[in-house]
Amino acid sequence: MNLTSTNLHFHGLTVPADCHQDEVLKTSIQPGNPPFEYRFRIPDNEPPGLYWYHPHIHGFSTKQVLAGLSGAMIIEGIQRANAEVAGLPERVLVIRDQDLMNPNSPPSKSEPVIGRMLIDHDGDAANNGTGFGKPAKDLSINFVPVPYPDYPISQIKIKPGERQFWRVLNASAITYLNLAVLYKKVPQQLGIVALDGVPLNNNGLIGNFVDWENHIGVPPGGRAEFIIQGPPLGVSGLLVTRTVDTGVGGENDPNRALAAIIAAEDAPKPRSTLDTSPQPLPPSNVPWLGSVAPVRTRRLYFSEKLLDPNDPNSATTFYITVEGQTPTPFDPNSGVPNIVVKQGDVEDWIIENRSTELHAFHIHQIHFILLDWFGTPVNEPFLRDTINVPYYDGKTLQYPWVRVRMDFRDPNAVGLFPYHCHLLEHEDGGMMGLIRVEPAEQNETEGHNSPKNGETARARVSK
Ligand SMILES: [Cu+2]
Repeated sequence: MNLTSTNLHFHGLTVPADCHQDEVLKTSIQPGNPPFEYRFRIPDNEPPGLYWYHPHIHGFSTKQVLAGLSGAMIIEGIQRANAEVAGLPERVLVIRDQDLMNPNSPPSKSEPVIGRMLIDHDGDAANNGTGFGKPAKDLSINFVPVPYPDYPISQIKIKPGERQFWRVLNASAITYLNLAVLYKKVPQQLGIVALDGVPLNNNGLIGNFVDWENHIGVPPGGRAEFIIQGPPLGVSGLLVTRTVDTGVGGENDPNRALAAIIAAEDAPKPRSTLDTSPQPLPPSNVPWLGSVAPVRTRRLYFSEKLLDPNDPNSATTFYITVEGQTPTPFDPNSGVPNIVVKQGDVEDWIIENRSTELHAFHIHQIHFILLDWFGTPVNEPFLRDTINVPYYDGKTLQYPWVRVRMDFRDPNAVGLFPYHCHLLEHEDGGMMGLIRVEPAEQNETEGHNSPKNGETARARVSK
């Protein structure tokens, strides 16, 4: 595997982690290789929503994703899960990040005066805590760059007052988004219908539920699908990302505009419109994850180590470690799982952040629910596949943590696959581990790495 090798991960899909399907640990396609075919069946019960694909070559995924190698995928039929979006014109917006086009420019004169620009160990602009200043990366929207420092925006035309369904993918390598829509500088209500490809109303189980919010946080890898209403004629709006506080060790994700929203009677129709009278989807045939008792609880933690502890700009190694095991950066030559579970099991994972920057936990193949956010029970009635774990500020008595309920019930999730931070610089830097989901019928004593009741898998031996 090197910078010119590539492969694909299908983010969010519950398809097997097998070669030619969603395998990223061994699959490595070289320049000049014959065409490599991906062929898989989307399960009938895959929730309708926004998914995506991107390369996943360990050590090189940041560069490839920054270069724009990503795309959106839609499982059709979200109007069958939630009739609130039936008949709405839909618009897909892919937000990517890329290296700064004007890295040496001072911030625009119209920005508040900010302190000295700091550079973090990755060479990105470090979080300065002001919400402004030089971003770590530029953003683009559907491949139209909106570069620092002047953020020249393009226009999205919409009929005055028209309701549309916007499906937004954060395909950034390292940039967190906090989306908002402003009309005359006032944040508008956005009706969230789905996050991470999964309708919030659990396919109709809680009616045509729409969560109205005036901003939506979307970590790298995350998706948000929401209803938006066009501004009245004569009012122009902005799609923006508000600043995200990534912690003192994090990158700078400042406030910036992404696009202008212009009300116009002659606005072209978006390319597709959802069915007006959809047939509701059949109800799920498995119990709601939140009501299933977990068979065990595991603890994992994010941590970082500077090569030279006295030099904050020295190289950093990134870890995600199962409590009790030795922190080791991911070794692509080791196929030994850090965690072994059995298909059919449901587990609770407590994921802690012992570093001073925000991380975004992601696991392949499955979704989970967020139960606790650093001590606050949330019990979200919907699923995610990527979740932020707040940074340690050096003050709280405990490290920040989240508790998630992991769903290993789907037989398609059997196999060996990774979990990692979705800031790809961190993943490439070692913040990744492996899980093996064993078939339900296999005798536990056969697999030499199988955990016995409640034990965690044997720690990998570090080199
Ligand atoms: Cu991270």
